[in-house]
Amino acid sequence: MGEKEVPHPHDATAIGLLKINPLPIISSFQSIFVPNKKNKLVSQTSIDKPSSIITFFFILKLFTPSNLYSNPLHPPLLTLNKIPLYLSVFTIHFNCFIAKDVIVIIFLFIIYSKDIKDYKLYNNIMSKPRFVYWKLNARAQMSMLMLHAGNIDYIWDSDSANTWPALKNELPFGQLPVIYHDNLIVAQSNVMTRYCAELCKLSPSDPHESLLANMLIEHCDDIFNLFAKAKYAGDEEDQTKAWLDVRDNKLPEKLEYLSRLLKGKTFFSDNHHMGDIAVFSTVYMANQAGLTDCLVLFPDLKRHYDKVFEIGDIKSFVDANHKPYFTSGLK
Ligand SMILES: N[C@@H](CCC(=O)N[C@@H](CS)C(=O)NCC(=O)O)C(=O)O
Repeated sequence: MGEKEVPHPHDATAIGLLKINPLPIISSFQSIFVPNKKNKLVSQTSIDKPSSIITFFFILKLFTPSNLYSNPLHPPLLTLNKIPLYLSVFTIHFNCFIAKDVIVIIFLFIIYSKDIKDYKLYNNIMSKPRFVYWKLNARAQMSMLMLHAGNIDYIWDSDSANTWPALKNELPFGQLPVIYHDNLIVAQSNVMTRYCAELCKLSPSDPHESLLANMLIEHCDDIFNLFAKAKYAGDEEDQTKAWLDVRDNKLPEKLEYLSRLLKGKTFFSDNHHMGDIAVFSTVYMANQAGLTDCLVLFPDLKRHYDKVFEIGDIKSFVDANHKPYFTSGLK
């Protein structure tokens, strides 16, 4: 995956607006060129101290990198940038106050200190999440696929995992996988999935869609547990028996429920979300385990799989063909 920043399409309008936001300019000029008592715009005879400070902030704003606003987690900046509008109205209204400039300066300080805080946050978010896990398609796969769907770069640090159990004591639950990001350590694979989905805006804000997406993730977890049970079923013969049962009965039963929820649509909701990526991840895992002959029975799920495959950079994960954790050994 490349280093490029790809703003979420939902933010396209916000970003467009923010890159050429004239409001701070207007408000700064209103502070320098103030109406006199006859309501004519006149330049202040000398640039006094408060106005110079305002001008300084205006220039600072002008040179603030526009990519600051392409942070997908911070659309609230749109609201923040409206403050100068309120401020300019306020300034005109209270023009007769001698304290006007002081009020303006206080507001500008508040605005810019928030901007600087957001900038720091932006830099943190743009730092790459680092997965510590063995080089296997297993418990970290779903969260990695979320990031691929959102075109967010990450590091797969298998070297640290390979020192196991050296790390165990520094992990929240003494287990892998974990993600190091933003001075945080995220453990529990399903939480990691949701965290990565948040980073990519794949976590629906609509409560009903969110319920469906979360139910899909949990259903996929049940399928993962079916596979794990078969893998650890006992000796080779027991394992084969268990995998046959998964392939011929248990998996088709789980897929049947997914098919019912999909209702013949392209995605589970109007737009794709983390639930779609979770289902894709599970079908891909079943595929790598040699279990997906049964997809013939579910052409709608096969279509769904092919559609999700096209999202973001999912293809590169599949193309990498990492070693699978589950292999049924069935022909
Ligand atoms: N509930 C955890 C389970 C994690 C888990 O079982 N990790 C295994 C490897 S896949 C592990 O760290 N085993 C080593 C140990 O428990 O000491 C999750 O979903 O992340």
